[in-house]
Amino acid sequence: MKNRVLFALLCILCLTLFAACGTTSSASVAPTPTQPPVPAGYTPVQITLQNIRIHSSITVFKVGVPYFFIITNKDKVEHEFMMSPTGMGGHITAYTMTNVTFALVEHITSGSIKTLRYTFNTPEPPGSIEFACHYSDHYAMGMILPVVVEK
Ligand SMILES: [Cu+2]
Repeated sequence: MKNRVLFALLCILCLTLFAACGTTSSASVAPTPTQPPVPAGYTPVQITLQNIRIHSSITVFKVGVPYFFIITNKDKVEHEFMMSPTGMGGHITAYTMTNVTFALVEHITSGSIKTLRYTFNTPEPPGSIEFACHYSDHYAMGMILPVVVEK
């Protein structure tokens, strides 16, 4: 009889500890943002902004293919995602922003996901187009990814 009571007490203690652990771990881990659904007819491109770097699941694109960019910011600072001709670092003006930039997604806050639908119209040979972030000194720190667009 005494053993049964002890066993029951042990069980209650274990359950309490387990519940406490579960609560602690779920509270300390930031929720992962949900991946948005890819629209029909689009090719998904995973862009990850992490450690002041840009990673892309595709770096060789095709003209005329509708791409769905899923941009995830895993850094603690805000970023932007800009497609532009190479070597624009530090020389972004209102003119280049509106006339030269291919596409721009701004204010991608820490831990968030933003999306972009984009289709390249002309081939871009190596060294002519890049993905970059121009916030603060991120470009100078290496937040640049050269890409290619083929026919
Ligand atoms: Cu940045």
